[in-house]
Amino acid sequence: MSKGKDKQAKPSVRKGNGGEWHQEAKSTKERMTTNQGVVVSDDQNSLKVGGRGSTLLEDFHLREKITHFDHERIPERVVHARGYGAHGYFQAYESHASLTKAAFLQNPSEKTPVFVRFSTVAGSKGSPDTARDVRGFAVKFYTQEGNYDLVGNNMPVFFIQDAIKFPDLIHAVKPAPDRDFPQAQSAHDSFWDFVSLMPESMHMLVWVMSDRAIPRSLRMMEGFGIHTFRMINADGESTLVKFHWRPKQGIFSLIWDEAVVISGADPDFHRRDMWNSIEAGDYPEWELSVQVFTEEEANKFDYDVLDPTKLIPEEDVPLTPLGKMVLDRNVDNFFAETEQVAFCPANIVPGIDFSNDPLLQGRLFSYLDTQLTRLGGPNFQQIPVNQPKCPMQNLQRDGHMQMDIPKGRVSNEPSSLDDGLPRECDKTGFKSYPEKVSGEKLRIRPESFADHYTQARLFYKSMTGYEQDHIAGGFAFELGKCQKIEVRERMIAHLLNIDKELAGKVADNLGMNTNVEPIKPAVPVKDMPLSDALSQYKKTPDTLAGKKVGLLTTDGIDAAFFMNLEEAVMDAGANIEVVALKAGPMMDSEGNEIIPDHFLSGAPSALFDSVVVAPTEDMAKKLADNPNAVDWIRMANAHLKVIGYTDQAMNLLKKSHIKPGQDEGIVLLDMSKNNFDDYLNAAKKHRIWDRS
Ligand code: HDE
Repeated sequence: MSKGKDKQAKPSVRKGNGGEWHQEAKSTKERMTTNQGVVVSDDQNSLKVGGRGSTLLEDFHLREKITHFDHERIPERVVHARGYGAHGYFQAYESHASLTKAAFLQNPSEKTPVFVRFSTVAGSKGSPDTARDVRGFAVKFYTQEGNYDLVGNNMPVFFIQDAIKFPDLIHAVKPAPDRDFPQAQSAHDSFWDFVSLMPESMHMLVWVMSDRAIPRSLRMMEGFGIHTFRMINADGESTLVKFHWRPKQGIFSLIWDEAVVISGADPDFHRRDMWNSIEAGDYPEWELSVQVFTEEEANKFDYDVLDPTKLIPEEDVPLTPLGKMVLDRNVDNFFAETEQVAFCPANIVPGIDFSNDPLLQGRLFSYLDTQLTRLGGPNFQQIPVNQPKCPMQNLQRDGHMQMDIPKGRVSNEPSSLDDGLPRECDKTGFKSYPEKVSGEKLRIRPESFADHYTQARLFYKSMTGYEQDHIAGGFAFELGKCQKIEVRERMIAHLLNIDKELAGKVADNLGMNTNVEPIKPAVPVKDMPLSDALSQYKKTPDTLAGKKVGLLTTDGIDAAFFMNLEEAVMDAGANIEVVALKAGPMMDSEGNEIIPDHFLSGAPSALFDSVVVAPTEDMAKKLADNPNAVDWIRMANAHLKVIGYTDQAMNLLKKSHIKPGQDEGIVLLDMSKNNFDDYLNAAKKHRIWDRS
């Protein structure tokens, strides 16, 4: 008898190789079933003829499991594919009845549930979190009057003025259709060629080249509704508004080189940070405000409030705070919630209305349309994350994946056949603001949209010197990746209209000069009064709250020092993470076990806001001889971080060309004294800008 036949003769070997891990269900609750509810007896082996024969088509469990798996992906979003969501609530500070009748803005004791999804725009679903990009900031308010979606970004302006150019913009920034690269980057010819042919994108480009495009954390960025909207009160009076979200955590950004390093070391940097902070009970919070202005005031501005490439300086129209949003619950299931959530700027409630911003008008069509494909049909609002939390009924029926069982024979209105039909309600129903409009049907861009440089200049000039340098660096990096010299030249010709010094810095970095003919602006470029509110560094608080300190240390670290430092950092609202030479457990001087959060070669210092190096006496030399350790601390210095060090780290510092006392950010920690104030006060400054 052959060996094979021998095996066939023993069909009693039933289970897989799980060994002791195989456990039978002990109660009805624990039993695995098929989708039809039939209890599964064996989830390890498919049904075969004999032990080694062919697999049988009748194996309904195998077929069901594989079929489901085969269909587990849905199309990713055509833009904003990479996103991260969380639940929370919104609470108004007081009644805003004079401004709007929207119910969720009336009662300070009411918490309106929200779901928020942050995203990058250009990259696909698996792209790194820290790509240079605009961030989506989409909020769904589940109000008692229906779902209200405020679908914004982390920058207050946009690239284009008219929705008809959106497919072109996105095609230009996405990977080239022939070669399918570059991924999650605007640093390529087709993007810069397109925008350099679209002067209206200049203002947004300065924002995208700024630090705003590389946020330190999703918790540390602002959000904007961008378009002008309307608010309407119970008397039918309307005012115009622009929405702003301001983070309680402060506004912080990465340095470009850090963002690049983090993309490799932790492509999930932003989502991990959001998940961990919510799990730790450190709930991210934002204040929602509006800039309120009348049509008469709007008519006096030098720019058009319907033009989404323009902002209104806060110095001209200050923010009116409406309430706060707190994110306090992570999702239970990423796919079911974050992936299937469907935002739409057309989801609006009584008391809020649209404006004629042509970009907004196009968006009002696009979102539902794209969701029909992405979510497979017209019933996606029945998915739990999309359902309103207030009563909802109408006469829409049937369609792909209908989950409800609507009752009755009538699905038309008017009808005299059934009682209980849902009926319209003139008193509480949504009514569009009766704005007077008249005019000829034309395909034109209004004259009032023609100034493309004044606000780009306003933004650039309002920055601190460091922020301006970063903008110049951003342009130089991106244009340096363009192979077509004409594209670089065309961009320099635009930059000359924004600021000559900016154009000069960029040209210099590219090995070019500014002897190019500036693009002729359609209208003369003006100098607006500068706006401090546009600079994130001018309004950044000194704080360590919500941040991360990386402690590079070795086996045998002084127990008291470690405990006290950890306590001091946590008292400042931050977290400390231990980076060790090896991943396994280590001991402190008292023999207590410390499980390091990271091992050195897997955790570059770019992952932390500030670092401390504290090797033991006998490991100091080994650490100083370790090229990874030298790199770790050298990069922390280059990224302008505050570095705390103990005496034992002196050699490592020297090897990394860091001079103790070189600036206020290199701080000696005295092991014997339990006082970390100097270090913490320096670390609260976030970075030592002068070091650059
Ligand atoms: Fe979007 N945008 N967009 N957009 N957008 C989408 O809708 C679109 C624009 C924004 O986390 C899509 O469901 C057009 C401005 C966010 O799920 C799509 C135009 C702003 C998100 C779409 C714009 C945004 C989207 C892709 C120009 C800031 C992610 C998937 C007329 C105010 C929402 C989807 C989420 C998503 C269209 C411009 C914000 C294709 C046509 C301006 C935050 O419908």
